Amino acid sequence: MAWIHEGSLEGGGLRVALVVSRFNGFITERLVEGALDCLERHGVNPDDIDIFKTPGAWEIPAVASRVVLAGGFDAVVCLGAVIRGDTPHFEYVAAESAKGIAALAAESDIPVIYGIITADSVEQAVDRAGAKSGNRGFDAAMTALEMAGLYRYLDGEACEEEEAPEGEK
Ligand code: INI
Repeated sequence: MAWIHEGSLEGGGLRVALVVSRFNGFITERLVEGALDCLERHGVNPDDIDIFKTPGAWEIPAVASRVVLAGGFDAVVCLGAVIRGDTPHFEYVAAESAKGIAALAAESDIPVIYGIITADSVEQAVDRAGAKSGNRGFDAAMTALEMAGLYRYLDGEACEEEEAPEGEK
């Protein structure tokens, strides 16, 4: 018999930090709106949400790392938008911010979520920030809720636990 362990999406009592880049702000502001919408609709008290702003996506891992070290949060959600231009700059910023966030997520006691859009064009970025393809900020916040619940469980607190359906045993 298999046991499934998963985090609930209940946000009541959680403290969440958003680390958001100002670069391409017309996109990242939409990501913040999506994230706040998700968190508040799942019971997170707006007073328990803190937003830290960085100049660009490059700076997000360093700031997120300090937010984790500062303590007091149950999850950190990183939001940014890296849009391809005519130079290789995009590649460096996109790769290093992703690598930095992945490394931080692996070593942190709380979930650190990657909510950075990497897009070939402004149109593609707009699509992922609340237009045609959903809102990546909303999705990242949802991931943060689930992961915070799962970490709480793994750290010994209550979490949803259910038996696998017949066919999956
Ligand atoms: N920062 C972004 O967040 N998105 C981008 O698309 C971007 N591009 O393409 O240049 C960008 N660059 C700035 C970078 O994040 C740093 O802030 C800057 O290099 C100073 O360290």
